[in-house]
Amino acid sequence: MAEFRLHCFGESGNAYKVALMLQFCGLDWEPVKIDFFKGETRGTKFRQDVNEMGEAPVLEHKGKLLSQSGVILDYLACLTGKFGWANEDERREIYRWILFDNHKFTASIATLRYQVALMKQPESDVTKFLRGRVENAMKVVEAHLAHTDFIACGRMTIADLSLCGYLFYGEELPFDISPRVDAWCQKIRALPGWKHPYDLMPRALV
Ligand SMILES: N[C@@H](CCC(=O)N[C@@H](CS)C(=O)NCC(=O)O)C(=O)O
Repeated sequence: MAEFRLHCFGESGNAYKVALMLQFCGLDWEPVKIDFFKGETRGTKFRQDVNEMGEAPVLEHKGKLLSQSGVILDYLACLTGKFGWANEDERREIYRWILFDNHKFTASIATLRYQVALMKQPESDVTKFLRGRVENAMKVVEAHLAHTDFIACGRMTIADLSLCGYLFYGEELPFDISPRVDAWCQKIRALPGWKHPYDLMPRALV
């Protein structure tokens, strides 16, 4: 058995954030597929045994079960000394962006993609609302990247790993990625060890 086990599924950009961190850090890990589209995360067993919040990803390591991608990224950064902070100001700057990502950026992108690309829902007031949220959050990141190569601390950190989680799904994204955000994604894609989400985690929707 691998040292790290990531409960995940390929379509989950939240899980991809962690998979990519494990991959970039060269850690010994394996994916444990969650049958998300058959309702596994909503079942009693998953909530009792894996994550009471009923969400992917969950990282299993040395008897610990960690959930929330931001917390898992923190755990791995502290454990490996990679993609983390050098001082308290940097730590706060990284968390400022991880919190923004969880609340505004990933939250809107993931929900819109789920509705439109995965569930094939027609456009509605809900998708219109989500499109507005995606657009606004994208503008914030686009403006920020005008004066920095990476999201925080001028180098690749777990803040980048959090924000980029959904941006490599190509045609599944029902919106355009703005130019500087796209250029930043290409920088991440060029890092040694980068892999597409479907090459790191098993798909649940077949
Ligand atoms: N803030 C959480 C979000 C996790 C999340 O929303 N995961 C989705 C899959 S990508 C999920 O499991 N959703 C289950 C549900 O909403 O029922 C994180 O960063 O880990």
